[in-house]
Amino acid sequence: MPLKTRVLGDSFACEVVGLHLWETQDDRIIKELRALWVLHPVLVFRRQALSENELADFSARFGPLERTVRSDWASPARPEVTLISNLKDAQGRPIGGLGDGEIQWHSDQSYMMQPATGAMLCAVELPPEGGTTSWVDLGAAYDGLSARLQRVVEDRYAIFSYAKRLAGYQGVDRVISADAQRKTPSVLHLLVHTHPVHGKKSLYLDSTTTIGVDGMDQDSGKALLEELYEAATRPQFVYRHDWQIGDAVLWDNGLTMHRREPFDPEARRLMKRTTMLLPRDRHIVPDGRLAAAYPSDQPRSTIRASVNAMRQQPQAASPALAPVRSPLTAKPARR
Ligand SMILES: O=C(O)CCC(=O)C(=O)O
Ligand SMILES: [Fe+2]
Repeated sequence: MPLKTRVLGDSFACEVVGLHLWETQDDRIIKELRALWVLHPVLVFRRQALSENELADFSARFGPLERTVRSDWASPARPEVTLISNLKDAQGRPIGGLGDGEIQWHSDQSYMMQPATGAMLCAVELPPEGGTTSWVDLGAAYDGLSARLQRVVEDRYAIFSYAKRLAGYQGVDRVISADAQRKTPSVLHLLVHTHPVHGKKSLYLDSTTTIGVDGMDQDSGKALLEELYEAATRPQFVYRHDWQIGDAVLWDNGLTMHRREPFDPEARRLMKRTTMLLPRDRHIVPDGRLAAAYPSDQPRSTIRASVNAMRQQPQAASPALAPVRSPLTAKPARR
C-alpha cells in the first residue's frame, strides 16, 4: 500500500500519516519515504513518542548518524541524539543547547566541510506559546531570483564561519572545546547546487554563518548575501510548523533553511535531534573547501585529514543505557 500523505497548507512540507516510527519500518517504506523526501524536503510525522534509540535507529535508515562537534549537547544515553532545550540539570547546567532565544535562518552543519545535511527533530516538551519553527524552500527561492541574481550566484562560493554562528548564541552555548574549534575552520560552499535526482537548482545559505563571498570585497559580498536572504525568505517560500508533543520533523538542510521563534525562558521546552550524512546520489550535499583565512594555525592538510577521519568513524553501536539527566527533574534555564 502506498504511503498516506498530506501536503501541508500550500507549502512544500508534507505530512506522512499513520506510520509508527517506533517500529522497524520495511525497506519498501523507507524507499518510498526517500522518494517522497526528494519532492518534499520537510516531512512531518505526528503522534510519535520515540525513545532516543527509536529516533536514532529510524534516522539512521537515511544515512549514517553524525556525532556533531557539540558533544556538550549530546544525550548521555545515545550521543548521536542532540538535546535542544532550555532545561537545566540539578547542578544548574544546561542539559542541551540553543536555550530559549530566537534562532535566525540557518542550515544545520553548514560550517562543516562536508555537512551532514539530514536532520530529524522531535518535540518532547513544549512551551504554551512561542518556539515555533519555520522552514524555507531554497529550491523555490532560487527559481524566484531575478535572472541577474541567478547569474551572479552561479559558481560563487560563500564563506561559512562557525565563529560567526557562535557569536549569535546565548551564554555557554558560545563556548566550545579546543577539539571542536580544530574541527571547524571557515569553509567555502557553493551558493547554488543542482539536485542529483531531478536536476533542479537550489540555493545553499545560512544567515547565521556566512560572512562573505569568495572573490568579492567584504562590502560587496555582504550586500550580495543580504540581497539573497531578503529574496530567499519571502513568506511564499516558508512553511511554519506549530509543534505538538510527539511531532517528528525530518528535513533536508541541502534544500532548506530553518528558524525558531523565541519562547518564555520560564517555560519548559525539550526537543531531540539527529543529524545524518546523506548520500550524494539522492541529495544535495555541499562538498566544501577550506576558506583562505581560517581561525587555526594548523596546516590545511592536517585539518583536511581530521575532517576525513571524523567522517570515516564507524557508526557507534548503541551504548548500554547510561544514567540520564532526566528532563522530568530538570528546571527551565534562566538567563
Ligand atoms: O528549536 C528548534 O525548533 C530548532 C532548533 C534548531 O535549529 C535545530 O534543532 O537544528
Ligand atoms: Fe537548526
